[in-house]
Amino acid sequence: MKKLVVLSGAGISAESGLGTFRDKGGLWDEYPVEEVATYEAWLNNPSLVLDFYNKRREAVLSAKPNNAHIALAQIEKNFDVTIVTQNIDDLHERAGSKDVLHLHGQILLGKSSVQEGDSNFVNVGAEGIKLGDRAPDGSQLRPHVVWFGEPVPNIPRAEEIVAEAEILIIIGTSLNVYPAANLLYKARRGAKIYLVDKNDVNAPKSISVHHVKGEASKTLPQLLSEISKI
Ligand code: BV8
Repeated sequence: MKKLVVLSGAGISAESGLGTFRDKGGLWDEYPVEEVATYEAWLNNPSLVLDFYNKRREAVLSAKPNNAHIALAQIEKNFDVTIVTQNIDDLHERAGSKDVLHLHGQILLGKSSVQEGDSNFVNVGAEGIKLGDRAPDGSQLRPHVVWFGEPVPNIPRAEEIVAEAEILIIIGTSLNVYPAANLLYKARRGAKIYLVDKNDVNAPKSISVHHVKGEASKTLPQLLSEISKI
């Protein structure tokens, strides 16, 4: 089966009710990113950061996968699919996608706040994380999320995956965040690249990208059934 790789961002989960980052009224309007999604913010005000992620975790737990997530799971019968996501929700997994790589962490997991790269993750549910909750190494538990200024350890694996793609579908990302945004350039020559976004996007001129404009839950199922016929 042909290798189909997806790079998804907050836009694919927008119709499940989860806020995006840079749309108007997005999360970063409410919380300036430097106050909640950096290691410095964690050191300065850990309870504000924990509140921010506890609120988002509750939203993730009450959200449901939408038709875009579901269509990607269903297309696994026609293609060898890998999802590379910038999202920290579990909607791809809950829709049934089997091979999902999270670049920026997973909000339903907690980890050590002192051992970088410690993969002794703890499941975190609706109870959230409070000051005083401990990771297995005894340090304060923190969300398993990559903050700005922190390294993105899954990038090398993501680059290998994108380089294998015969079809690359980029869904619901403003391509503003690096190094994730550079993955587009790792696609091999001859790969078909689609960019599904409800808004116009500033796709690079150097690469031919087919922009599919519209909301992902409506446009993606249609696109997937079309490429299944090729
Ligand atoms: C690192 C986890 C180095 C947290 C996130 C200047 C230039 C270049 C780079 C930098 C720079 N200054 C700093 C940097 C580096 C920085 C960066 O890229 N900053 C940006 C803002 C300029 N990057 C980092 O810090 C990264 N680390 O570089 O480390 C290093 C190396 C070694 C050692 C030490 C350090 C870490 C970046 C990761 C940050 N964490 N998330 C959390 O989620 O709370 S990023 C955050 O943004 C989310 O993960 C999110 O997914 C991601 C990207 O946003 P999008 O997903 O694209 O969402 P956005 O709202 O932007 O766009 C939504 C899109 O969907 C829109 O296009 C919209 O039109 C569309 N849409 C909306 N609704 C729909 C839709 N489309 C279809 N249907 C719909 N219904």
